[in-house]
Amino acid sequence: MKEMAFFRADSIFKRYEKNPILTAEKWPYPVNAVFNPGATRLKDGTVLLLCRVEDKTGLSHLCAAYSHNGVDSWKIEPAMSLHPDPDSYPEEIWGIEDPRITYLSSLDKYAVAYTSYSRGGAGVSLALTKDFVHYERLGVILPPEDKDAALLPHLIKGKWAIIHRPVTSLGAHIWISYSPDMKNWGSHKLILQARRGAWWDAGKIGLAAPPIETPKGWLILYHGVRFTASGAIYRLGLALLDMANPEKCLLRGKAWIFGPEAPYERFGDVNNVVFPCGYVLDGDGDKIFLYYGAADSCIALASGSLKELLQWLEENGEPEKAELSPF
Ligand code: M1P
Repeated sequence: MKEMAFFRADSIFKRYEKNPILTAEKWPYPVNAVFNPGATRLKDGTVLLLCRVEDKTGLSHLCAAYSHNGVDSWKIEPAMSLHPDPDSYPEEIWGIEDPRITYLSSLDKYAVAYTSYSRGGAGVSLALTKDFVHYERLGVILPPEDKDAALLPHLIKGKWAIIHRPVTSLGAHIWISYSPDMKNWGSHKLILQARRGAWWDAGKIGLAAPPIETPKGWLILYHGVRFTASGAIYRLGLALLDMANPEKCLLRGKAWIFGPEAPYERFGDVNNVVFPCGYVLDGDGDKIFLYYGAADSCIALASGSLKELLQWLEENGEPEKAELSPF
C-alpha cells in the first residue's frame, strides 16, 4: 500500500502525523471519549477497530469502526457492537471496557476478551463472534481483580491459553492460564512481574495488544506504569515468550519503547497514557499498525517493524524468570 506519512523517526514506533485517528467528536451519537480499541484485519482486508466508548454516564460499551487501509476513511457503526447486558451478566453492571481480539482459525471465530466492570471490581469476560454483530457470551472467566487479557490464537499443549493481569496485595503482574473449554481456567503461572523501586514499570504492568506470533516466539507489548507526584505515566515495553512454552520469558526489554509525548497523549481525561489493545500487520507481514488509546480520550495510530522490534529486544533485553526475579 501507499506509504503513509508518519513522524518522530527517532522512535521504534512512529506516530501517524494526522493523529488522533478517531475522536468523540466524530462519533455518530453523543459520547464522552473513545479509546483503547481492539483491532483485527477481516478476511476481505478491512481493518476493524472495536472501540471502547465511554458515554456521558461514565459507563463504557464497544462500538465497531472500519477502514479499508487501517489509517483513514473510518466508517463508524451507528449503534453499539457489544453493549453491557447486566440483566443476564450482572458483572457488566458498570460497563465493558478494553477489548482484545484474537482470531481463532480452528473455530473460524474471533475471541473478544474484555473487562467487565462488576460491583466486585474488574474481571475478565470472553465472547466469541463471527461478525462483530452477534456474540456468544461466555461470561466472566477470570474474577476480579483481573483485566488486560487476550487469548492465544491456537492451543498450547492441547489447551486454550490466556494472558491476563490479576491484582493482589503484592502487586499487578502478568499471568498465563489454561483451559480445555474456554470456561474453566487453571494451571495459572506468573510470567512477567512489575519491577520495583524507580523502574518505569514498577507501579504495575498489564498486557497491551494480544501476543504477536513471530519466528522468534510470542512478542508481547505490555504497558508499564510509574506512579509520580503528578499522577501515573503509562508507557510501553517489550518481551518475548517462548513459542511452545509461553510461560518462559526469553527476553524482556529494560527501557520503555513508547510513551506519552504528543499533546493528545499527554492531556485528556487521564493525562500521560498510551494504551494499545490491538494491532494489525500490513503488507509483507513485517509492518505493524498499533492502535492505542491516548490519554483515555481518543484513538491514535503508530507504525513499526516486527524485525526492528525483535532486533531491539535482542540488543536491549535479558531473560527473566518472573517467580525468581530479585526485583
Ligand atoms: O487510565 C489508564 C488505564 O487505566 C486502567 O488500566 P490498568 O488497570 O491496566 O492500569 C484501565 O482503566 C484502562 O482502561 C485505562 O486506559
